[in-house]
Amino acid sequence: MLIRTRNESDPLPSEITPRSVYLDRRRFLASASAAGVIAALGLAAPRGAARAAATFADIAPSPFSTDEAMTDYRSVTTYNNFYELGTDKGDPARNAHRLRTRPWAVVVDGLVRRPATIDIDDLLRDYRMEERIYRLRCVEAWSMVIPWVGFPLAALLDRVEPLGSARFVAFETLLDPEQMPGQRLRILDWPYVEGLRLDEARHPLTILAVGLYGEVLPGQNGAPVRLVVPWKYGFKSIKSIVRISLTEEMPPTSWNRSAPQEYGFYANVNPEVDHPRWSQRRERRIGEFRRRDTLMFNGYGDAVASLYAGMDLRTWY
Ligand SMILES: Nc1nc2c(c(=O)[nH]1)N[C@H]1C(S)=C(S)[C@@H](COP(=O)(O)O)O[C@H]1N2
Ligand SMILES: [Mo]
Repeated sequence: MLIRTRNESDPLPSEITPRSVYLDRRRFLASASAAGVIAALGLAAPRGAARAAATFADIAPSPFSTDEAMTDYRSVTTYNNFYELGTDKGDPARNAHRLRTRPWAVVVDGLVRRPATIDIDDLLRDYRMEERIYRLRCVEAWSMVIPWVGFPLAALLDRVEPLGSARFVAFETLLDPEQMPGQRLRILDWPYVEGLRLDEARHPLTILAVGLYGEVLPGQNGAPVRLVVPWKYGFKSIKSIVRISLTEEMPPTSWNRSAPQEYGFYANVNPEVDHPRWSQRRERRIGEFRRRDTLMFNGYGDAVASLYAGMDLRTWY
């Protein structure tokens, strides 16, 4: 969330992967049974890609997807915000090798009938994965279009059976300064925490992502499991989640706690409400030169505006 006047690492438009190229490549990966074939053809550029392709190549695109041009894989995985792995956009990719994503468990507890500790590999086995191509719009006025692999958070919430008293969902990132050197600095109160109202968490657009571009989620993007809420600013999409707790009270969120006048609990993308230090009216899609107008709810208004009926979105920013 640091302010920068210029980003040397901003990718160039020439690096954009046309959607058709990705789809052709994905079709090929789906049909190629031997990982060796993929590697031999040099398609498995990111490490672990061959194994990942075997995991996610056959999933169906979701009807919730946008059909906009996707941001190229390299930008999605080298231009990141993940302060536990460094505050420069390129740091998370450089430091992601420190993150150990196995074994990994997610605790789901709080106001639920059946609290559970779920191993990440059971999570991958037990839920039906879909590809959702979503826009991610960050508060720093840049955006990307990313083909996520994931499943609705609602499916996991159903499994633990929230009690009638549950009104919010609190999320927590791993706390381990050995793996996450940024946690040795007091940039934020660690661990990183986030929250959603229960109806937002149950909305069909809200997913837990475990992959992108048909591959296992890279560490810098929040491996092994992160939240994606496409109508909210990117900082709501908490990475490397270890705990999901149902609560009655509105939970604290990292950015709201550190700068409450700048970052509210809701953080719905809203071109009408400026960040105190800059406008939120326009954004730069990574890979494009000309800025575009930012859309209310990041363009997902038809699906989510009713969640906020009667609320003053200037007060509840
Ligand atoms: N644990 C954790 N989650 C986090 C962050 C972080 O610093 N730590 N940064 C947030 C911010 S500010 C943004 S814009 C998005 C960026 O996601 P991406 O790097 O996959 O594009 O992650 C969000 N999730
Ligand atoms: Mo952000």
